[in-house]
Amino acid sequence: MTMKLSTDPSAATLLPIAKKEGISTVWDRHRAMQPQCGFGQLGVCCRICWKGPCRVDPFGDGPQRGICGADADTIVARNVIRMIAAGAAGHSEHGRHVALALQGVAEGRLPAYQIRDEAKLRAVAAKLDICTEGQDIPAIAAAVAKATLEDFQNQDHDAPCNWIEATLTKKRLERLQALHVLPHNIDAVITQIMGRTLVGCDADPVNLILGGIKGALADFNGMCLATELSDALFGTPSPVITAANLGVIKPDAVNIAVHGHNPLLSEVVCEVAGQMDEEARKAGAPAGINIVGICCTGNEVMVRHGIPLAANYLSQELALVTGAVDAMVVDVQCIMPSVSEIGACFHTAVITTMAENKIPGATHVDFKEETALESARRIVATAIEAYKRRDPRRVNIPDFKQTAIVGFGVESVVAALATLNAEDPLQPLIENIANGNIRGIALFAGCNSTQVAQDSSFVTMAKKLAANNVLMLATGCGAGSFAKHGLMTQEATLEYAGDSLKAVMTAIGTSAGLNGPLPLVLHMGSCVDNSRAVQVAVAVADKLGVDLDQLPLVASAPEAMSEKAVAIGTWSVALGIPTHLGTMPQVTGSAKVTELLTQTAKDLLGGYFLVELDPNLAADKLLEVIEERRKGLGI
Ligand code: NFS
Ligand code: SF4
Repeated sequence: MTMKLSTDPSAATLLPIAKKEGISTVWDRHRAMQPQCGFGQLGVCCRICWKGPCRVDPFGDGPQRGICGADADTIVARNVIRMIAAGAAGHSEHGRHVALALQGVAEGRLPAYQIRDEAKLRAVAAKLDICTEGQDIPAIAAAVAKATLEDFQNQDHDAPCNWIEATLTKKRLERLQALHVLPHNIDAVITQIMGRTLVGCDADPVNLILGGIKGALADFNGMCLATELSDALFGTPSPVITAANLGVIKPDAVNIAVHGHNPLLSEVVCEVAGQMDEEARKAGAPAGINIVGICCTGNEVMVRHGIPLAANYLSQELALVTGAVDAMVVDVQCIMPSVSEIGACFHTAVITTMAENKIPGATHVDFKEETALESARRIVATAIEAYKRRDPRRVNIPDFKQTAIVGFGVESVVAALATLNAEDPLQPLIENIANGNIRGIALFAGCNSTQVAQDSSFVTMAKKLAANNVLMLATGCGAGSFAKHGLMTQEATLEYAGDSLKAVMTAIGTSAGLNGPLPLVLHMGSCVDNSRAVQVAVAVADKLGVDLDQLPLVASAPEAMSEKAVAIGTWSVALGIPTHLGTMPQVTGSAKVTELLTQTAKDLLGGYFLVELDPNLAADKLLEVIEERRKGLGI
């Protein structure tokens, strides 16, 4: 019997077409890779030096130490914290990029960008304790950029990064400080992980994992600043009705898929596409230009502008198999290198844009903020040219799309609640948690993985938690799953929410002018926007005078795969949140590291990893955790 590859209906339509065309997809390559290496799965394979590779025999018959003498605990701990460092590097590079753009805007060097949300910029300045009195917007932007860039430069080990200090509860900061895991400088912390994991350095698994936790908190810091500064530059999300799944691709338009992560590129492409619509029509596309999103940059433009989402991670190749994507424009992260080859099977221009992220076979259009408009025009013109080569006989757009109400940042959640209680917007939420109408809050985050039938664990868990009156937030490819499967609709709330949750969602949605309930799962944005969920949690904790590890709050990455997800999961644990993983983390070759992350962390931090591959059981376990937390609070 073959395992189901994806529960996305588009996959069922397009996989046979890929097969007929001789195109191999991520699922074909997954099958060809079986059986996967057991040592790697357990995390006990070390390739840190050229005496290796070494692997420790988990069953005890073979070698128990690598050639240098490192045992399984050391090897596993080094491997996993290097993954955290990579994840933190990705998010923080993204954040640095946005911070430098903000600085450029402040100095008037970047004509393609402006501060679209001045109120947000002021709010950020206030949060960072920057005095704005009598200052104009460019001056405030410059000060915010400076304070942010300090988080990449500060050399004083005792002075934590500005953003993390401004973001967490006081109790949490003290707890992290006591463990010496508060980052002082994102770059330094990442470098330190690489340095301490060289051959012949840190061999103590506990010490290594603590270093990894610090790296994960640096990741959190990078995500917070990326989210908030992007809001200042591009606007803070507010609820918008849009659509998701491959049916958002239009047969009679020039379709441009924006794929990757950083809104600095996708925002300008969207803007320029609007200006070049007429050219597309002249080229024979009656519907003009249609931008669709893939992965997290898709989430960014979705929550800010209602741009429809075509695909999450695992179906990025299928977007190309529709034969109707004229250009796929990519920047950084989560872009399968296979896309250039598949694009070449069709007429599709796959366009890379970042000097440090190229793909053989793709067209490269160098994108710099200084000349963003010119580059974006070249990109859109390339898409229009490609459209002229499209073969209509090879177009197969699946007839699947779902409505999605998205765009729930902290501000819009608070605004919706304020329609019930203008003076004290959080009160209605807290009241409903306290009286049990809402049992707890779950944040769904993270990727798709070929280890799980695409989207299935997200959807199964969400339906069960909804029935048990858990309020759900989502980001990243998790949010993509829910949007594609129709769980970001009012109908889903009516169908799946338990009675008390339904009543609360209806009360809030109706008073906020949505003419019905809030959608079942609230889309908060991309992966870096997990920071938004933390902000909501911190506000609730502060109001109750408790810390994050006391709240009936859980996180779940049921289909995690990326090193970024490893970093996010680890900071989630460090913030005190029980964090579910639905794929097997590559650490189980070390009993010590496994125990640290799933048990000892609970005592040290309040949060811990909970690994459960079965989504039904995982939902049950999270419900138990929520009830345990409620008991702790006496509610
Ligand atoms: Ni997050 Fe976004 Fe998706 Fe996973 Fe990749 S796109 S940053 S890493 S796969 S959720
Ligand atoms: Fe082997 Fe040690 Fe080198 Fe790792 S660092 S490859 S365990 S000799």
